[in-house]
Amino acid sequence: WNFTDNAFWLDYHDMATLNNFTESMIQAHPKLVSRVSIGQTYEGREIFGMSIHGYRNRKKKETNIGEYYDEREEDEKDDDDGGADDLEEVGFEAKIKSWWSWLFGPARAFKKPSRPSKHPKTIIIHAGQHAREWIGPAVVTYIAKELILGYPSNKKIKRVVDQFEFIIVPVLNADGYVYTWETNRMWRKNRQPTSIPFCPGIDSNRNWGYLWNTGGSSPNPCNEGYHGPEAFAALEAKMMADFITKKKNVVGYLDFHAYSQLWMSPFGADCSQTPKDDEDIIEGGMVAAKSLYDVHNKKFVVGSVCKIIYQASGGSIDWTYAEGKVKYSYGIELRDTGRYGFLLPESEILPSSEETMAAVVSLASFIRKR
Ligand code: ING
Ligand code: ZN
Repeated sequence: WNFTDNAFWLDYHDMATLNNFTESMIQAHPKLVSRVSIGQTYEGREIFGMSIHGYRNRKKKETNIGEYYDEREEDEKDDDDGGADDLEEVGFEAKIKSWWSWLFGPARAFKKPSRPSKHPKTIIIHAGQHAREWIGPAVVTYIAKELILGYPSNKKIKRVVDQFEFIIVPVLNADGYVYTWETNRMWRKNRQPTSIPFCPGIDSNRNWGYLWNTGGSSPNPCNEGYHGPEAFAALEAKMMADFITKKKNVVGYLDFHAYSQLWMSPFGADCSQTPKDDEDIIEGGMVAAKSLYDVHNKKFVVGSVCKIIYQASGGSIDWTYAEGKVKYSYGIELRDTGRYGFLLPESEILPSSEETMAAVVSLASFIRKR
């Protein structure tokens, strides 16, 4: 396969091919992309993905006394904040700075770029919590490819990739994904054993630890929406939650599903609970849905999980928002609206990817300007 050619997104791919895609991106772009590991599934597969971040790639050059230049400088000119969040004052320059600015006004020349932050603002993107929702991994690999290949030439992409560390994990539920390729195309859950031997699998998206088992999930291991014996029993939910906790500065979380064309906010567990940041979160969703619409005229409805599809407790975004402190937490239902459902034709992979890419970049720009 040529992983940089759009022809790769004319087919769905099995787990091994998706893993090869990810490995190849990491290998080919060592300065921009690094490998992140989330942990191991029940069947022993490694869940891994890409960290994409331009900041670590910056070149710093001293040009003359007190004046520093770096490759971002050009981009910073039309910044609302003048790049103030990225630049810090240093040493003796600070002393004479006040005199300089008294004479000539505020001087950017006396600031130098700070070192790459240990905890850059991070946006986590993943798909594949649910095995049969194949469009998710296809779309997020495309987003990774576009962020990486677009970085050198596309200003809008460069800006968000410099500002944010993007963590992209194509398939969270790797065991289930393999199972849909090899045994049962319509499998949803993971493959962990349950109390009933002939009914394996926990629905990891009913197993996150905020308001777990409070409605819209099932105690029955044979059910598609089985919420597990206790919160975070599902390895995938537990590992992703731990990853977010360790990561500290996560500002965005996008959990891709299919299907229904919805851009959803918290909460799923309780329709009467509204995030205190609801206005901002909904505005971000509208920005995303608008950009998405502009690409192929597909309408995505924006609103909370509980209000626009159904009550669902133990969902990812309820936890990421309420416990993980990720303000911009969204669950996205990709194409279509039901005609093909999970069996979305391969001809729709590329258009779905293109529109979702536009949505993600616009959302990231929106978050960046907040
Ligand atoms: N939809 C999601 C589900 O788990 C969802 C919707 C997303 C609920 C995020 C809660 C949080 O039911 C599908 N199609 O899986
Ligand atoms: Zn799903």
